[in-house]
Amino acid sequence: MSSWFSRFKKSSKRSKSGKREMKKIEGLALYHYDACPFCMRVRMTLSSLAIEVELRDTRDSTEYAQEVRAATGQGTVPVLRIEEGETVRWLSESAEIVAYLRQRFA
Ligand SMILES: N[C@@H](CCC(=O)N[C@@H](CS)C(=O)NCC(=O)O)C(=O)O
Repeated sequence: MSSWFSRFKKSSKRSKSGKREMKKIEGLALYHYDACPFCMRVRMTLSSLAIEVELRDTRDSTEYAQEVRAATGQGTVPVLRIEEGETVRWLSESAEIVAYLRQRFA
């Protein structure tokens, strides 16, 4: 079975300069903060899939923290905001967020 690292290396495209090419995904925003281990797990998943989403730090912004509370009824992160056409949906469990990202982008 291949290791996490070899799968990570295979999954990431590189430019001629050797830099990893990250694809910016519109319509997704991750509410998080740096020191949160559950958030770290989601950010590592983004990195392994070579994608970038808008990051909204709830420790830096009371507005973002309030958006999380209003949307989920609780104050925990990570939370992923997903725009689907006219509608918006929120995922507020790290395991669900990771599963969603893998299913959509792996
Ligand atoms: N079951 C949740 C747990 C999330 C969680 O406990 N997050 C912590 C930070 S790691 C949190 O937001 N705590 C409240 C706070 O820091 O204000 C998940 O896996 O996403």
